Amino acid sequence: MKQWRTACPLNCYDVCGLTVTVNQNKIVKIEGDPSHPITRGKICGKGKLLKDRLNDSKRLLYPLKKVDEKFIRISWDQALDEISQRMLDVREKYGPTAILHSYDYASGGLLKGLDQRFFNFFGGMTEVIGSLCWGAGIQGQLYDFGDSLSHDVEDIKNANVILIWGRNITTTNIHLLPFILDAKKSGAKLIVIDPINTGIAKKADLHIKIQPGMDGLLALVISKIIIDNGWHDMDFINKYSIGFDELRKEIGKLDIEKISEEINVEQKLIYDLAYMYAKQKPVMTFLGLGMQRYANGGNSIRAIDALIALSGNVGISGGGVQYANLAVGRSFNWKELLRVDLRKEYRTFKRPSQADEIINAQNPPIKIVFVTRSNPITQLPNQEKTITSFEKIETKIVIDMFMTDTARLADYILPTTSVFEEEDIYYGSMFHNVIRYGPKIVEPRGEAWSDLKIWTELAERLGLNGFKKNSEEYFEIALKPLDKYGIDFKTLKENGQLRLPVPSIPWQDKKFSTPSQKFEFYSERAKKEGLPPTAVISYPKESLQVNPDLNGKYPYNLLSIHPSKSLHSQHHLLVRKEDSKPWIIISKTIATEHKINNGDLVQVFNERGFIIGYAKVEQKMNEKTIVIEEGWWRDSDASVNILTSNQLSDMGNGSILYDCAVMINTLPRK
Ligand SMILES: Nc1nc2c(c(=O)[nH]1)N[C@H]1C(S)=C(S)[C@@H](COP(=O)(O)OP(=O)(O)OC[C@H]3O[C@@H](n4cnc5c(=O)[nH]c(N)nc54)[C@H](O)[C@@H]3O)O[C@H]1N2
Ligand SMILES: Nc1nc2c(c(=O)[nH]1)N[C@H]1C(S)=C(S)[C@@H](COP(=O)(O)OP(=O)(O)OC[C@H]3O[C@@H](n4cnc5c(=O)[nH]c(N)nc54)[C@H](O)[C@@H]3O)O[C@H]1N2
Ligand code: SF4
Ligand SMILES: [Mo]
Repeated sequence: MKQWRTACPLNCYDVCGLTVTVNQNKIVKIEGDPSHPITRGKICGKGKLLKDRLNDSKRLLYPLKKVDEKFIRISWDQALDEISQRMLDVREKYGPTAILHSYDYASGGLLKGLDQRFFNFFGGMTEVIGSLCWGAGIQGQLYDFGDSLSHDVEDIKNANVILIWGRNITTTNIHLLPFILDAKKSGAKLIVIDPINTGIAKKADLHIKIQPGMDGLLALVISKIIIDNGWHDMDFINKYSIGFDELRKEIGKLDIEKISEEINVEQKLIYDLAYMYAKQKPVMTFLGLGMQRYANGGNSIRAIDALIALSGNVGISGGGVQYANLAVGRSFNWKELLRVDLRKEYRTFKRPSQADEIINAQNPPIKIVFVTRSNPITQLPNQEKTITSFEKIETKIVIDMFMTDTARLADYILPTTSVFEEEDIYYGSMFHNVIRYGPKIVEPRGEAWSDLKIWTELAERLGLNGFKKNSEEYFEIALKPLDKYGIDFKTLKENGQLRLPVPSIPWQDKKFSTPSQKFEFYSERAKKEGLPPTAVISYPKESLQVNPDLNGKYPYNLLSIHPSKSLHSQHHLLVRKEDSKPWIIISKTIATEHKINNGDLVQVFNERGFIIGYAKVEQKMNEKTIVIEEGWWRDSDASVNILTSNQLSDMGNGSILYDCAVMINTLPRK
């Protein structure tokens, strides 16, 4: 028996420290590593299932090629010879941008990002930009602060009030919970703003069941009450911000009574929130990502940032707005790792709307797609369109471990290793600043190769001189900028983990990274990019206010939230029985209106399609909301992205996955 320290690679806030026990080249146990300062020895079921994922009988172990609609096993030589020849032909005839690199961030491993390096050495590609995940909010924070940074988790103990604004902590960010509960025990108040009755809402002193997509309006009306009462922080506003008067003008237009009704928050509660933000400081606000997956999502984040700034909660211990922590990922030397300078031709498609862009692409059309670190058929919005677009591409190459909905469409499937079969450095940019080294612990199963080995072997065949380095060389390059803090690969490997030197209380010196170096209630950059320069009054695209006709037919808002037992689509095969269906959670009002009982088979639909699941009636949630977990594969009849729209959010090329009007009815039981 031997024990190893490593990290969970799943695309999750927490990036837990793991201890892995091995017996005769077989992993027998995965536990939390108590030495991790944030995750402290606890892990979730998804982390424990990494063992089963590695050993699963359905794991892809050999390169596959589709011949006459069937997959046959081929050798790595044949796969790489054929793929590299096809790449050369396409580059010769159409240029490198006829190849689409469609990827996401399924693994927190540093070396996983080198797929981009490969395509840069190749001379370019068409690449997806923007984000299904957090794009609109990131861009909003860039306008306001010039960056997106979070406080050290430990600073939560200095908060007087903790406000969880649309983050499903007990499912998506479980290691934040003990910090919140400790602070609560010491007297901090806990408020949750979320349309649904999440685990953290159940623990809160106050749960506000807001109408989805209306958070920006809530923030603006809270700000109005603060300003009307003269509670705003004039010292911060005068010395460290610009554009307050312009924002105040917009806020002046608000009719509190009307908005209170539209957003489903009583005026008394809006007043209480205003008092709390201004008079019970410091207030520490945690934003989730769900609330910005709307057509007005970036604007919502900007309105919340403005509220936190004008109430004097920015740059103070126990305060701040925690959305992302971009400083973590930026610590590495990506410039030298990726070598963007080598690209000769380059084109971008927006990640959420890539299906439209593939369908419409000319000069050149897309001839080859490489899918890595993602499962776009299941996870991209407007699934039918995604399928149509992929079917149009002559050569589809998917690198994965399982026969996903995307892999099924492929012409070549290249089997990749799982976390414990390769070495890497693991980090995340959503929460804490701890990075971990993960050694290779067991030999890869079958003929699975690490992503890096796949890119390296392909690069050899394509004659991409200079691409090849070994892992250690890459780690050394990556960590070079941290030399001055005494962080290098040797120390990381010896210690197993290190904390990156990122600010523990961002903006404490009130010097912002915006062009004006101030907090920008008014952003000239936003204006130049065709957007309103301040946060404004704005509604979701499929809302009653913007599209009453659509809303008449489809009066409910569908929230396709992240699954509790799976990381998106990744654990589908492991945790869901064949033929099983998800719960579709509906409010009591919807249940009564449509005579739906607990356990009824129901269909949720809109013009894009329908999905099927079992109804679960919930008393304490927003009454016009329906909730389902995303990530179910197509064989379940419940792959929710059949229903979602692939339009873009207001900024940052973000998705509008939750801006989704639907209707529901019951189905006869099979
Ligand atoms: N178990 C598990 N954990 C995960 C993941 C996973 O798939 N499974 N995925 C990881 C990834 S990639 C991400 S991006 C994060 C996401 O982490 P979160 O942001 O916590 O998760 P989401 O499911 O996107 O949505 C969070 C909450 O937003 C609420 N919400 C939706 N719309 C609105 C709104 O308009 N206003 C307000 N106030 N609330 C709203 C939902 O009801 C839900 O409770 O989770 C990470 N962690
Ligand atoms: N309706 C709806 N849709 C959503 C969301 C939502 O809330 N609602 N959330 C969105 C969000 S926040 C995100 S981040 C995206 C996530 O979108 P994806 O990243 O596409 O989702 P995953 O299901 O995690 O799929 C990752 C795939 O990569 C594979 N994989 C894992 N590790 C590796 C590796 O090391 N190398 C390679 N080559 N492959 C690997 C896995 O086996 C899996 O098939 O989904 C988005 N889609
Ligand atoms: S999925 Fe998240 S919480 Fe679970 S073990 Fe991995 S990093 Fe930790
Ligand atoms: Mo995400």
